[in-house]
Amino acid sequence: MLISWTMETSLYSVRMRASSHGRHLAGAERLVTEVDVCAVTAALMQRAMRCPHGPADEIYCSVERIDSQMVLYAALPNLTTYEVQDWQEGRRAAHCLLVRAGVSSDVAARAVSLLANGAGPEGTVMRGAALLVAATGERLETDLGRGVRVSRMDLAPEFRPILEHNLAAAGLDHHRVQEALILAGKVLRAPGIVAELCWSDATDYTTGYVAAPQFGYQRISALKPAGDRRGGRVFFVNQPDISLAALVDYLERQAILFNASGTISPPEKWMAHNE
Ligand code: WAQ
Ligand code: MG
Repeated sequence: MLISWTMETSLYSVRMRASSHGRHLAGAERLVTEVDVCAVTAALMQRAMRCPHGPADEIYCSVERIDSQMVLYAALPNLTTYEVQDWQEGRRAAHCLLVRAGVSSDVAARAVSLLANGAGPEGTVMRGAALLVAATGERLETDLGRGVRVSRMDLAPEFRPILEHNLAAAGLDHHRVQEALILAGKVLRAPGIVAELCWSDATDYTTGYVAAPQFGYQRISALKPAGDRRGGRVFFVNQPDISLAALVDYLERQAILFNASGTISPPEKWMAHNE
């Protein structure tokens, strides 16, 4: 069967989240064509069943059809990598990059501690991202355990092999890099976004990033010590430029497919004099 990709092709949002005793273990979101729905659903279920901190006792996987007329197409942000000596230097670098992006120094410091201590209730890991006003640090998300979950974003099917090739050529062929780059790509196009700060909740993945519309996706080689289960995301917004409802609607519901790369730069040493 020949399947051609046209504007009429249906797209499906496939989302997975897994938890154990109410604690978030893993989540993933894809936006795929009809032919890929079953394979992608199976792959996400497999990921949920093999969670390093599992076993999961609850797994939700949902499939929802999206009107392909409503899909935005965009290019991914530029990618840079800063090598730091240790996670302490990494956190200082993150603070500096956040301030450069327009986050107030106090708020940047507070956001780093928020992720370091667990941004959810009682120091737990949130399922989604915290939303902070860049100038005041006011937290805007209504559910402090869930936060805002970005979804309905992916690579356009014809672009996937190209990006995978480019990332592999740069030594970045880890699924986390690709997924985080796509997520940040969507976040950076949100109305009123100033920056994003992220590091994983996986104990064995210590690289994180600061993303900002004018600087792109800036990886930082270490933002936490190995073995630490805490991690998360903070989205910094300008207020009162934005309507919170419009922002959350864009992040959670607007479908977006990336069909072009930004530049991918070789790693460079973070220079302390940048700080
Ligand atoms: N929307 C909002 N927040 C999310 C989402 C989402 N779709 N998915 C995850 N989060 C939040 C949630 O609090 C997680 O605990 C946290 O982010 C971390 O998620 O270039 O792997 O999937 O080398 O563990 C970044 C660096 C890796 C990649 C990030 O995040 C690179 C990562 P994880
Ligand atoms: Mg994840």
